[in-house]
Amino acid sequence: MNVPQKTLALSVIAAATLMGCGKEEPPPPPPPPPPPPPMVVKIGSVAPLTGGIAHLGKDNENGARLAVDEANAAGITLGGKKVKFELMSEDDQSDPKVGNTVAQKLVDAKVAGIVGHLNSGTTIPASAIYNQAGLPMISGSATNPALTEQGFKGVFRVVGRDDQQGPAIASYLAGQTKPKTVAVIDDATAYGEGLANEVEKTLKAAGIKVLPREKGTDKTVDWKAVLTKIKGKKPDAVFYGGMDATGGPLLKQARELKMAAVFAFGDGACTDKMAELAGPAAEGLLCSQAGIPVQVAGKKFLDAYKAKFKVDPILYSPFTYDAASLLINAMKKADSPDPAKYLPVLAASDYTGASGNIKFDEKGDRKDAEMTIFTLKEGKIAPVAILKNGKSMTLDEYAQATAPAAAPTPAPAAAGAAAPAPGAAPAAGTAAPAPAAAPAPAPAAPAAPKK
Ligand code: ABU
Repeated sequence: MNVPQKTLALSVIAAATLMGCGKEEPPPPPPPPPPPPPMVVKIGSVAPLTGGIAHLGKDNENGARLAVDEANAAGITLGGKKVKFELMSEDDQSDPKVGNTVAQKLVDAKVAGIVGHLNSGTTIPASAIYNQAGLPMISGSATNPALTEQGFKGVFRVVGRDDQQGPAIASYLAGQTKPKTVAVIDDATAYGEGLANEVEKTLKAAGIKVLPREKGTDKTVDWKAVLTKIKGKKPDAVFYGGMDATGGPLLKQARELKMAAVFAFGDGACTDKMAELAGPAAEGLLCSQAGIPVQVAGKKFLDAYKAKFKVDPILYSPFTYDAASLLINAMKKADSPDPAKYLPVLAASDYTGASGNIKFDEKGDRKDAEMTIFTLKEGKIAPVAILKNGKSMTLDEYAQATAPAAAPTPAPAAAGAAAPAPGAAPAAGTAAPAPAAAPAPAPAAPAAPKK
């Protein structure tokens, strides 16, 4: 063995000896502790998910769900804790009794806030339950003025009111079709009856004769007796306060009875579903919505909605998306899901969402809410006038005025083009004068809850 070989051998022996003497490698560091579970913050969503207007309820639920899922994807912390928002969706079946039951269920589940309900008839009584529990609620669709006339600090809506919508559709009907006599029918719900009252008031103020009120219910699909009665009085126009599930059959049966009157509806029956239910009889109907048309909702919302749910929004999902986003945004700003902490922030919101800029007045109503008038053309409702602050705009004018916050989707059906109503030829940008933006004095809250 030469000298280098000897040196190497000695080194190996020395190393082995040292190891054998118990000098060990330091142990690997322990794995980091798992992250604490996220704080779960529940948000309630309530709408009819079964029954004749389940399609509208699902649309409302989808809007809220999209906002919650986007917030979770963004990763939000409140009070230093990572948060997971959970949407607790309940079906109130459009029934005030069921609405109250699910409202209490949401309170008991300790939701932090509520998006809903859809119907005024369920929202108004349920709002008392949320108010008692100190929980903020925002409806994306309930339009009866009584909702925000109760003095409840936590009650908001992101659509307009029927004392704005009623004058808007009645003025348009009067200005465009110049009726001498109008029949008014309602479905005996808080919404349908309340809106019909507002329409009747405006028509009478314009010197138009209004026939004695006819009524159905929110389940009526056979209108032949009512229609036969009013046909004999030869009205030039008929206004119906109710939803599309009952309004579609009403219109279909009217045309089957060879009634030529112009038919006009409020937001609950201002959907493409009218063409599905009434067929060609739906062509030319007039209707209103208590907000911007879906075509000019934010593009980010429209794209995300279509990608997630594989269908287009129907009516008020941009508004329920905004309602859920408003709740989450207020929690973020207050750094807390505690309603007592985030409610004052919510009330002071100045938030631009899918349905435009949202601020609330002292009652919880949306300031400067838009109203949109539509006519139905080739099976689709098409906006003919957007009314805001006493001005009337076409869809294109509105999109330009609000860009980029509410950029229009490409080539919406009949964008900016007016579709004629039977017996009338409303032109784009030539809508009847918009009603005053300020709501008329609100009626007293209904004595007993109506559907
Ligand atoms: N605004 C139309 C449908 C909802 C409601 O009952 O108010």
